[in-house]
Amino acid sequence: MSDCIFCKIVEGQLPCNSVYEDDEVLAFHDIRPFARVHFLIIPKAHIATLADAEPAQERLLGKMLLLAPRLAKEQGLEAGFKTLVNTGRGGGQEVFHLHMHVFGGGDPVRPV
Ligand code: DGP
Repeated sequence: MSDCIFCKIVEGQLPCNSVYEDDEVLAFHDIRPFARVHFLIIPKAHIATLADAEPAQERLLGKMLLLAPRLAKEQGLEAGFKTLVNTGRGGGQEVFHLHMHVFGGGDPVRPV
């Protein structure tokens, strides 16, 4: 989608601090971290919210979920981490391109 920030990041039109990329998924550090380590895992395809995901995307969603512990460990969160998927305006979602927050470690810089 032309006006979607995360699509622009996927397309290389906006920069990001990437931690993982393959043909379906991108992960990059959040610009406003909640914690010492805070990154986002997104599908490259534009899915506006978790509520818009379809059964055909089940494998993709599973892939995102399974990437969380792997990337968290690589980012130094061996002791554990939190995940968060804000969904819709009522769920506090600001960027309408599905993303999973993965964060932890150190002192939170702002409350979750
Ligand atoms: P939310 O939609 O509320 O689940 O959170 C969106 C998150 O996306 C928020 O923590 C800040 C982050 N964010 C917004 N714009 C950018 C950006 O251009 N680059 C990066 N790296 N993160 C962004």
